[in-house]
Amino acid sequence: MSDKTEKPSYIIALSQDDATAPAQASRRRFLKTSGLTALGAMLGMTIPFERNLPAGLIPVALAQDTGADFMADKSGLTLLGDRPVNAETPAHLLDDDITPYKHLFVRMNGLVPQTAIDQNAEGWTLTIDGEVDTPLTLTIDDLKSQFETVTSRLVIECGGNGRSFFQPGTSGNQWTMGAIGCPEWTGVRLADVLKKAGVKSTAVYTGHYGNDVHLSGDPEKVVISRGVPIAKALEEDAIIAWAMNGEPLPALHGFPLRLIVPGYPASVSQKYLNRIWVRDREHDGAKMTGDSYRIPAYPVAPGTEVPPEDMVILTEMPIKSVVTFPETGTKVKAGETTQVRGQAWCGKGDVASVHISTDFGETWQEARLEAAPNRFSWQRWRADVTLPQHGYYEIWARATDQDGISQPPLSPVWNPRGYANNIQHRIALIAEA
Ligand SMILES: Nc1nc2c(c(=O)[nH]1)N[C@H]1C(S)=C(S)[C@@H](COP(=O)(O)O)O[C@H]1N2
Ligand SMILES: [Mo]
Repeated sequence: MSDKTEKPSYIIALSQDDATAPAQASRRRFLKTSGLTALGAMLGMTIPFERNLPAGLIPVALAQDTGADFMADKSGLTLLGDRPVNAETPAHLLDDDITPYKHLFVRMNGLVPQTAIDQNAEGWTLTIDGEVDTPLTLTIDDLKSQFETVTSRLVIECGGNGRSFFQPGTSGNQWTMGAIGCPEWTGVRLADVLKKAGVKSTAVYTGHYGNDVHLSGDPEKVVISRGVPIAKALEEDAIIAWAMNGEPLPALHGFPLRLIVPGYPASVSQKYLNRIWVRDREHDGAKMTGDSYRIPAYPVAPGTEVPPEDMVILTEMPIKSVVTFPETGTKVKAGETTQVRGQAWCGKGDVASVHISTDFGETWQEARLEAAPNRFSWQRWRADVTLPQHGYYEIWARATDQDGISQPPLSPVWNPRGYANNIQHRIALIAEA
């Protein structure tokens, strides 16, 4: 290697192409990190004057986490913030049945770990401990060789998706429709791994951990550690994935391992997964307590302050749909047939039906809904519409779940942190004479 390419990883990570090209990154040389402090390990080299570094100050080189670097291959996404990196997908870019990397939203609560940037899974293990008969420490090869490999299309949707539609507004990322996607994941069933460890009768909840770095840079601080009731974890749909769309997990989406627990807010789908702690009580990790991912136990008037003891954990995500084609604002011909289409999904599993309206909800026509390839995939729907005369129209989409519950035309019941907003999606269509 010439002098030029012999650069420490953090400098390379600052250049646009490399930070976003995992394949290249894996070929890249990086320095041995043994014997370094936590910050030094993140930088890939010693910091001779580290003792002078004010506590909590992040070395400027670790500004690798700015959105611009990571977003180069995320074509067309809307960046909501770059520290942490958060970006959502415009509705018309959700038109694929299997969401490609470039169109998958990104939600980081902390910094992307260096192991993920380097695509370095050497020595990676997943520990299963707590209320189990036999605690396990598994390498990725152990997972691949000891359990059945499964591949399925599973929706991940941020609990805060749709937050921007609440009135009054609530704090947090102002997602519109696009903190959602449905890639194809490959891994092993979470249930199989838990069963191998032997779940004790005292098990109540899971607690998930990853190696991403807290925004403060403090290695002691946990970025996020959420969990699910043990019964949910033992359902057969949740998987511990090492691949997305047939490729190793990208840096932004959890390399080298992540959980996908479909149906629940995606915050339970831990990225950079290295430990599942089986708890004898409801998990109390970072972002499990307080008002994080909690909603009032009963409907409240918008703006109400709800006492903490009346807040319950958000579990199943509600029925929802999106219009993915045409793009909002498209011009069509009056009197001619236009196909509109989209996706629909539900935290309970399957969607029962989708209806669309071209007259602001006065009349509805049933869309053709495709069966899901597997439970918790989103489902394609299509409908043919004819707009009678020149003018402005909207397409409204409304999905209904197996219990007959449909999406509301306006925001659903308000909650203090703006979760689970399944308002009907609307696009504009202009009919030309
Ligand atoms: N380790 C780790 N896992 C995480 C998060 C995180 O910040 N760190 N964010 C969670 C949240 S809130 C969401 S919505 C999803 C986003 O997944 P994506 O970025 O792959 O789309 O990951 C979840 N898993
Ligand atoms: Mo999220």
